[in-house]
Amino acid sequence: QVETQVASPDGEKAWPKKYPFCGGVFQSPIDFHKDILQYDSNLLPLEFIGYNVSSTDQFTLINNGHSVKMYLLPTMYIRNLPFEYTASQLHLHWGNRNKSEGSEHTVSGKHFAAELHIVHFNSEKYPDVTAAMDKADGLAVLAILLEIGPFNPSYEKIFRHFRNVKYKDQMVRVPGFNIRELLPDRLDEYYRYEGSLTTPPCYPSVLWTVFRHPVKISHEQLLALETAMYCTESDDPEPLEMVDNFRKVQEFHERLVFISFH
Ligand code: BO1
Ligand code: ZN
Repeated sequence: QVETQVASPDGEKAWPKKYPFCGGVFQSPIDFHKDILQYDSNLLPLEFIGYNVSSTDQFTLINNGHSVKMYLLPTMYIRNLPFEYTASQLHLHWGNRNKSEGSEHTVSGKHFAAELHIVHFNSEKYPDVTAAMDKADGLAVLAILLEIGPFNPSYEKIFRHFRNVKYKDQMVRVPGFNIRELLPDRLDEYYRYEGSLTTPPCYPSVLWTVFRHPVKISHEQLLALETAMYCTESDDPEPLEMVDNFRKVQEFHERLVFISFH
C-alpha cells in the first residue's frame, strides 16, 4: 500500500501554528507578474567562484524525507551580491507524474515542471548557515526553473544517484563536477526580491535570485525525479511517495521584484 505525500501542499496551511514565521511577512515563493516587476540597472550578473569542483572531491547527496539535498563545498561562493555568500547545499522541488507542475515560483501564473535551489549564507557576517538562517541578510538562494527538453547530462550527474537515496536518511557520495553546468547559459537575466525559506521555519532571511531562463531536462529525467524517492525510511510499512514538495505562491502586497532585463 503506497500512499502519496500528505505533508505538502495541503499540510502547509497548518505550518503557522507551529512555525509563526510561516504566517508572517516576506514569504516565498511568489508569482512574477508585470504589476510587481521593476527594472533595476544595478543588477549585475553574479560571479561564481570555486564552482568548478574537481571529480576527486565529493558531494554528499541525501534524502532528508522532504527533498533530495546535496551538500556543497565551503570553497564555493558568489560575488556581486551585497555580501559574499558561501554555498551550503542544493535541493529540488517537483510535482508528480500526472501533473508535472512542481516549481515553487511561477511566471504570470504558470508553473514550471520543477525547481532547483542553491542555498548560500552570508559568510561576511555569519560563521555558518545555522547562524545565518534566521537573520534578515543571512541567506541567498539561487533558483533555476526546470522544463522538459532534451536529455541534460549535467543534471544526470545528480539524478543517476537517486536509486541510492530512495528512502529517508539514505545518502551517497557524488563525484565533484562544475555546478555552473546546472545554471542557465544566460546569467544576466533574473528576478531579484527579498523573501523567505519556502519550508518551515519560513524565516524571512532569503535574498532570492530566480533566473529568467529555464533549464531543460528530458521527460525521462523529470519522471525519475517524480518517482524515484520516498519520504519514509526503508523499513516503514507504509511508504509515502516524495511528490508535490513545493509550497503554494504567497501574497506579495506592497513589495516589488527587481528585474535585470527589459
Ligand atoms: S528553500 O531554499 O527556501 N526551499 C530552503 C528551505 C529551508 C531550508 C533551506 C532552504 N532550511 C535549512 C534547514 C537547516 C539547514 C539550512 C541550510 O537549510 O532547516 O537545517 O542547515 O542547509
Ligand atoms: Zn527549496
